[in-house]
Amino acid sequence: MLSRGECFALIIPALDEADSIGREIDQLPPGIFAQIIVVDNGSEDGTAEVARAAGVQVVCEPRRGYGQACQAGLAALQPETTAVVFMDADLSDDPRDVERLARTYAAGDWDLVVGSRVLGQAEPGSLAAVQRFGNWLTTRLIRWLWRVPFTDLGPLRIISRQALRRLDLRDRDFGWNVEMQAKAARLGLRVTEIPVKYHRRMYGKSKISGTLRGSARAGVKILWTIYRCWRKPPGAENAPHAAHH
Ligand SMILES: Nc1nc2c(ncn2[C@@H]2O[C@H](COP(=O)(O)OP(=O)(O)OP(=O)(O)O)[C@@H](O)[C@H]2O)c(=O)[nH]1
Ligand SMILES: [Mg+2]
Repeated sequence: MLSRGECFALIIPALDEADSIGREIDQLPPGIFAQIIVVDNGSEDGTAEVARAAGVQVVCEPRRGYGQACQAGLAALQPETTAVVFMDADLSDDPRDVERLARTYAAGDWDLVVGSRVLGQAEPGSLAAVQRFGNWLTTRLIRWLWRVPFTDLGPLRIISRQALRRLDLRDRDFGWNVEMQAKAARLGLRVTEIPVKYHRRMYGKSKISGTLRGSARAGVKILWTIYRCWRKPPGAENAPHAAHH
């Protein structure tokens, strides 16, 4: 592994990404992950078979939702895992950024490192205008409410397992990323960003930002999630019902 005492896992939530997932797995840097999990969220295009053929572990989660799938991935982690990388399945995140993300995490004393497409390069057409605006607004709100200067809600990120336990993430769909960042900011966890690349979707169908319905639902969900994090009293995460992964 990258550093002594660290054991990294990768979780890729996927819904109908059979044309991307195999290529994505092939492009991952070797020697970083002790466990690679593709969570198949009820795909009908053979995503699970392609991922299995690429040699990674496949977890099937029939209940739909990005957060639901991430949660199913967490439930399948090996006990020795110390940190988890999350990445989209559509080859929009650049597998070549994964190593730098993991190294940044391992070199510092971070709880959460987010890959920022705003600090890095988003290929023309990879981020819709509504998505750019949504990211800008949300990160402004987080900065204003908790004084943490995130620039993006990008899907590529690494978080310590300990932080995941403390955050006790509840969202089961598109609020997953923002809930992670808002709660981390609120709790004063050690967070940073690195610049990453972001590519246009080359294969398969868009489920979120490429459709009006998806964008509207995600936008409302994101703002609602911020509001809930702001309203909830600090320390509520550590209530006895907190889930243990
Ligand atoms: N597990 C799971 N994954 C999902 C779901 N919806 C989307 N995804 C995955 O989440 C990621 C983001 O969805 P996309 O459709 O790429 O959304 P987007 O990046 O806003 O849109 P594009 O610009 O078209 O890529 C992809 O890896 C999808 O496979 C879902 O309901 N469950
Ligand atoms: Mg995408």
